[in-house]
Amino acid sequence: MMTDEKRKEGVTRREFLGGSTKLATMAGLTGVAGGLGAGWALQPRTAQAAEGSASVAPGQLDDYYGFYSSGQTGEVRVYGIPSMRELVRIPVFNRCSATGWGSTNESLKVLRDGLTEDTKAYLDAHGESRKGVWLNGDAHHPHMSFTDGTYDGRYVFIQDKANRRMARIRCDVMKCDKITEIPNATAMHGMRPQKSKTGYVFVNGEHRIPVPNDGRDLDDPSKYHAIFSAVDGDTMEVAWQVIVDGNLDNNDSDYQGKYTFSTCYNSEGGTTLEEMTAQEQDWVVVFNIARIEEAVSNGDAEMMEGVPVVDGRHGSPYTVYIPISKSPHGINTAPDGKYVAINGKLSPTVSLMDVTKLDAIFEGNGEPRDAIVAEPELGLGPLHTAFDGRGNAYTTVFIDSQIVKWDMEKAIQAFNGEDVDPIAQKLDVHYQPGHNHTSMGETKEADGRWLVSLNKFSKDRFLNVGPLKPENDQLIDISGDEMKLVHDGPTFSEPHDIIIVRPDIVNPSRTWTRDDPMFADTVKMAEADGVNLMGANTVVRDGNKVRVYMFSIAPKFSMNEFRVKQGDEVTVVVTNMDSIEDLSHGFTMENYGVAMEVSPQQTSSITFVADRPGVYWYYCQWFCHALHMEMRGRMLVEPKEA
Ligand code: K7E
Ligand code: CUA
Repeated sequence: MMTDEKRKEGVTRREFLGGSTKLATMAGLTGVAGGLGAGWALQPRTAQAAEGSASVAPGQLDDYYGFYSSGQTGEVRVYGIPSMRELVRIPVFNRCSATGWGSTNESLKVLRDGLTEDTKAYLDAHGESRKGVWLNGDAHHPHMSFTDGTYDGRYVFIQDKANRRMARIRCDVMKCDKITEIPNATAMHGMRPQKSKTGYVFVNGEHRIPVPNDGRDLDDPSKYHAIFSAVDGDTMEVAWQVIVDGNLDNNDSDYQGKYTFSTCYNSEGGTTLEEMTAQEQDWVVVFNIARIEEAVSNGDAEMMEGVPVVDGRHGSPYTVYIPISKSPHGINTAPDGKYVAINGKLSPTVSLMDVTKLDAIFEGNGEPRDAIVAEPELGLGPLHTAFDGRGNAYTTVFIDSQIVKWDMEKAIQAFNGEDVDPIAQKLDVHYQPGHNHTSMGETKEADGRWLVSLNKFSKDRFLNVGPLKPENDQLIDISGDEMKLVHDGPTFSEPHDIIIVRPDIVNPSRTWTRDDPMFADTVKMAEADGVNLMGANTVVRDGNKVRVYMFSIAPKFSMNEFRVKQGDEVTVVVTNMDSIEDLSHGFTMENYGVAMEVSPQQTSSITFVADRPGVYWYYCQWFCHALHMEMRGRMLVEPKEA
């Protein structure tokens, strides 16, 4: 039933949306930007209304943001939970045709600035078509910055396993603003921010390589290393690194700011599958943050590629190695701030670590295994564990295709010899789950309402789309005693992980602001040319470099045509002077591979060489107005004199 309030909100929004076209038309005809900046006021459903129901009616907003990774697609996706509706995609390590990520000058700066000199030189020599940047990535683990044990809505971080990078997304505009290549290490895999305060973002270099990797020791894997990195979340610079034994897989941190920990497989140091899985035991390596910081500030670290590196292999004061049965994978800190679940993968067990026992172990009182306080057997292939804040853990078991709900206190009692069964329920999922995640589940504000299981295979669950099938992300209601499967959600390759965040924490901007750092360089370039971007309609020639400054107000570009000479290097700068929410424009130059997004109050720029003579239409590719098709102009390229 619709309440009066809801009805009023609906009408307000409808009028608002209808009005935007009218206003925009007027603005376009008179040259005055529309001044409506205020948003509509639809509210998320109340917790009460949502209890046990995944249905979000048309016009209703979701209760949570879901930030999904996308694996080898290289982007981050934002979903509404519980509707599982995809809301937006944030290109990061990929190229995006819609927004121009990977083509615009603003995005190329983000993609290039944080690369090592070595990689830049390689890309410049061999990556012409890529404009000196990588255009693929493998993004597994999206995690938000924390303050005091919960999300703070500033940033989402994401790693790239393919080209050893870390990226940061600004949550106010939902765009990537920094990418850093991690030197010395390779294959950035497990990644999580510090929970007490981010702070550091810790990232695991999974594969072992010679350091430096310059052609030495090719045939001597005993000299290869895996390296753990602490990246400063504010500067996105690598603060320090630690050399470890084994292959670093996943990681997580405590709530106290003292320790961070990574699962390791391949304690054997092998290079083939058989060698890597020979032994029964691998380990979790625990890093003592204060001791490492002290070593770095005392100058006890070796500088490698400009980064202080300490040796944290067996026997070092910086690390403790806790033996865990073979090839542990996911590691997840519970919202209670005390327990950490270490998922067995090739062992059917999850080992529960008590972080309060770590101080004594580092001081030499007791054995590393003393930190393990429970080890329930859950099923075949435990990969990742999530929490509801009520003492229950939810573990994905890959081979059994199930989520296992278990009680942590009961698991401890059973470990101590009591006759209790910690397993509360096993729920079939479809099929082969990797990560799962609960609403606010990796924070101290875990609220135990929803669980999303990211299943690697969908098999028969959807219409057949050929050999490459979607994955299946299933929504599970965990608010009651029993888990209930309520929704199947197909996704394209390959979300590994997700975080589920309350919307009051995220609260993004509705339009850009003119002083945004994302296009500050472009504003500076315009200033140097004596151009005010708001109202720009100017072509500046500087030798064979031509800078074209225009603005857009629906349904027009300020410039109907511009003229260049064949071979000119052309930079087009478009400023969207519309300030009405949702009134994005685009700029596409046909037959030049040029396209970019220009959202309200944004400036975007793109550079290309106009080496094909003739008439080339540029047009707005974002449907913005009834006269959208007419929103275009001509680039006239004069042929070179013979
Ligand atoms: Cu299990 Cu890369 Cu997080 Cu995938 S990792 S599932
Ligand atoms: Cu502007 Cu379409």
